[in-house]
Amino acid sequence: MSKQISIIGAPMDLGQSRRGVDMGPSAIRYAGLVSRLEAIGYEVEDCGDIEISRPEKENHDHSSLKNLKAVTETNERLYQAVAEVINKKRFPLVLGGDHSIAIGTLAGAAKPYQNLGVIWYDAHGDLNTAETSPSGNIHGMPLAVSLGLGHPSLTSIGGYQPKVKPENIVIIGARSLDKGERDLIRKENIRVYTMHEIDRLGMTAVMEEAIHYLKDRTDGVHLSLDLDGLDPSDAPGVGTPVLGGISYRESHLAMEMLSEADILTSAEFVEVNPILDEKNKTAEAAVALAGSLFGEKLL
Ligand code: EXY
Ligand code: MN
Ligand code: MN
Ligand code: MN
Repeated sequence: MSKQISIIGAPMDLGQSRRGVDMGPSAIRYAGLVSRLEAIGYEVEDCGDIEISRPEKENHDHSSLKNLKAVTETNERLYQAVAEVINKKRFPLVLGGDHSIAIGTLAGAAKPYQNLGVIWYDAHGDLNTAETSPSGNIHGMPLAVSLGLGHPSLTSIGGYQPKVKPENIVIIGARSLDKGERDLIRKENIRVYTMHEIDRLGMTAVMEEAIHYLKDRTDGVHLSLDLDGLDPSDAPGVGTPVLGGISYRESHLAMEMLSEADILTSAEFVEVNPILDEKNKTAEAAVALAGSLFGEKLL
């Protein structure tokens, strides 16, 4: 892993409908991300926030792809910013903003690799398309888009597709999957560790399997960490909380094991919504987990 980290803020809230998640990058910065990473010995640059396009005037039909134009334009910019960081041989660390930003992050992160692995740490699969989505919110679609499934303006961001192959994905923490997502997971045989597997196997075994699986078949690995993967009692400040999640301590173990494995080439922390939070608890959890991810030791 590069000892040079470039932080990119993506204050996006157009991929879902609850206000506040656009302040996620500020909340994470306020929780001390830069100093935490510098204390572990990294050289950290904060590239600031990408520009978020303004949504078109409210259209009152039940759009199956809400704010499509603005989400597309914004993710094109994010793709450029991530690609630029990687070209400078630095490690891109993207701060959301809702999970629709993973479309742009993955477009930039996957470009140098033939087989980028993805660890999708999330209560959800984010594998919907306009046809299968129950909400029309694009933050429920980024992993499908990265597989090349969905609206062409989204799947073509970065000028290539797909970004990711189904066999190179590991989903960890799933406990809220729509029918269309379940069908896709079965059809493409995507590796998923739901909360059932995490409870039965334990996080150690899950991470050992996931890391071994990805080491065998990928040439880079992106971590997409949705704070709603954690239990809402540990991360209340998220827009789509789901009870029965991964504990704060299990999440630290997962990050510590990823750090030891040294397989990551990019990462993003998404869905922190300070308006829904208890003080800044969820942003502080994100910063603490980033510390473990980048090698902070307890002893
Ligand atoms: N599966 C539901 C939908 O597609 O609307 C909920 C998605 C929540 C997505 C959050 C970011 O993880
Ligand atoms: Mn998500
Ligand atoms: Mn989620
Ligand atoms: Mn093997």
